[in-house]
Amino acid sequence: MPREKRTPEEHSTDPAAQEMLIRADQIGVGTAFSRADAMPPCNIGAAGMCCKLCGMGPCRLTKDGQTGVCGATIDTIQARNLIRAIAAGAAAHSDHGRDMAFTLKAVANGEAEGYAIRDIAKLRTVAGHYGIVVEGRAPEEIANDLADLYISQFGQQKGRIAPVSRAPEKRQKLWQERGVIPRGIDREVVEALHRTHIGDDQDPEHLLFHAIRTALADGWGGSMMATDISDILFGTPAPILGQANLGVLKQDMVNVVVHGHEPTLSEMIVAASQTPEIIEYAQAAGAKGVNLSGICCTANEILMRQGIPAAGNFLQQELAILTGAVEAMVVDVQCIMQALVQLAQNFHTLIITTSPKARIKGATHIEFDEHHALTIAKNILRTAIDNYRNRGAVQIPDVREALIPGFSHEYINYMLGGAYRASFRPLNEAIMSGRIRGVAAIVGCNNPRSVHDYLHTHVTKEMLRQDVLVVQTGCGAIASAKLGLLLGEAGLDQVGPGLREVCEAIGIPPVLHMGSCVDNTRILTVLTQMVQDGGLGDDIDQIPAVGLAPEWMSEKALAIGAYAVASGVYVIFGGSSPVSGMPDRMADSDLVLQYISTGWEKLFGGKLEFAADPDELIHKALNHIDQKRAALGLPAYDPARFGRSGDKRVDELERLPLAGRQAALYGLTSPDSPPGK
Ligand code: SF4
Ligand code: MSK
Repeated sequence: MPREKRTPEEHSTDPAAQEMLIRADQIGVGTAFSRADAMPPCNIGAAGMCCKLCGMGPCRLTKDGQTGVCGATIDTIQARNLIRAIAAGAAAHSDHGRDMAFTLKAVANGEAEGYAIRDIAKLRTVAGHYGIVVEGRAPEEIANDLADLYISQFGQQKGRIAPVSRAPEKRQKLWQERGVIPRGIDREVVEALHRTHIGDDQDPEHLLFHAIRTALADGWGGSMMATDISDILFGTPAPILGQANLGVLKQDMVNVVVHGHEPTLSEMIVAASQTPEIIEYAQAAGAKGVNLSGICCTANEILMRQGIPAAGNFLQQELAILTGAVEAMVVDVQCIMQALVQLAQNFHTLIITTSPKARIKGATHIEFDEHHALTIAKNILRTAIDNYRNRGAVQIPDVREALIPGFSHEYINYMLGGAYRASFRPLNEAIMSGRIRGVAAIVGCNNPRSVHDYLHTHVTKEMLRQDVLVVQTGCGAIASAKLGLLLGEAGLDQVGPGLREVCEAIGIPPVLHMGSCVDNTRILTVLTQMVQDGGLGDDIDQIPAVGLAPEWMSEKALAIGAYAVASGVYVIFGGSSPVSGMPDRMADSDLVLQYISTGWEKLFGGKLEFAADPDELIHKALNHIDQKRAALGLPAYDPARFGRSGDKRVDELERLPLAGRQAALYGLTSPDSPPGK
């Protein structure tokens, strides 16, 4: 039976999204929000209890002791479903990394029109990790060697993939002992599919071991390589002013929205949009120019490097079209809803697919090729400009928020210690003293099964209030940006006293935007350096840190969660668990659920859990952080100890009469005397 239709306020906490959902109703078109209302999830599939791996099924296991036609148990079926999802996520991220490596190769050989090596320092650093000679060599020569090395990681059959050497030593040893170091990226993904074919690996724990190896091939493989190469080609992000939400669309300009994940084309569209010929072409069409914006992680890529605004996160892709102001939505790969094409037929918007791997029936296809990128980008922009004259009624929500993205690992390192003493030690010390209780990476998607942006922002605000420093990527980062939490001091009134002190002293927002979903590897690098800089143990699993994905929906999120667990992180997903089983009806359906939690924790120090209730998620996260603090022998978190220095202290002093101010400053009275006394 279809569920009751929710109101716009029940669908999203974002006023811009609410306005567009009302417009969708007025026009009479559906969105992911209304389709989610009309399509309740299948409770058997959602709990991971359905198998359709062969033609004897699909088999649905709902009773104690029941098996599939082949005899597969509920545990085997759940483990197979989970590892398949992780393999798909790892494949998506890693194939993105492969394309980046081929682009780097083309740039190194002068075969990629419009691209250059923008960050030579990063190229030299990354090459140095692998013993590639950098001294006395041209950047192109180094880049060629690095591209060859990275391309070879995909088809490698034996040994260990190269980026694993960048993990803490103790972690590498643990992986070696457990036998989970990926041999080659493609090999692990293929083996996951092989093992889950009917009649292969039917031991759930053995399957989930390989799930870890497959996920590591993503996090310490394909994804890490994608981030490295994006930085080398387009520049390592540093703080830059940007804007987020649908209000970044412009009434009097040609609006082109780029959506998906790969920066190769979107960076070229940015460059092309600034050429005189394109600006003149747009003006000749009666527009003031071309206004670029992004959705999802393509948005994050160009936001953190170029300051190009983000029109929104995953659940706003249809809402951007509903404004009637988008001439073209240019998509590459991943997280692109097929519904865009049908929805766009109600407006003038062109959906332009560009990847040879991702077409949608009914869309305009202009295929991207890195060898002729600038020419193709200009062609796409001219197509969008030609469509400007077809625009009908427009309604752009007047809602946008400023933000400062671009906190790469390199920038945080520099920011904490300066050019000559770059180090994470000040961050470690803030954690050791208790000013910062711990660190939470709050990442991942939106999901229309929950209230758009609510879980992200609720969890983020609570973590900040509890003095937990937050780093974000993906659609979660855009959710916080829209709420103003990524804007320097603007968000500080919602932050606990110790964290506030640190943010004020360093001059950072309380939430650090670290990039796209592929860039979760930046967080692995940060955690590794925190270990190396001392004071927080000698491996990642000892750091008081958690990984949270409150509104997850994609298979990539599961791959990220699994590689974070393998790296030693406690990961909690919000929403539903794909391996929940039905404990009320099947007493024996929780082996997988237990194994990925306590089982993985025994093996790797990290664990994966699911918490539908956000307050339970917050409670578990804070508990874990406090336990890790205690295990390190750090003082217990005490919010009353801090918050009386920095700007807050100056504010208090300014509110004192002169005599009282002098007394407080020179210690004549207790500094704890309330202000004004
Ligand atoms: Fe059913 Fe086994 Fe086939 Fe799965 S593999 S569909 S459990 S018979
Ligand atoms: S885009 S994978 S919805 S974060 Fe990276 Fe957002 Fe999740 Fe896609």
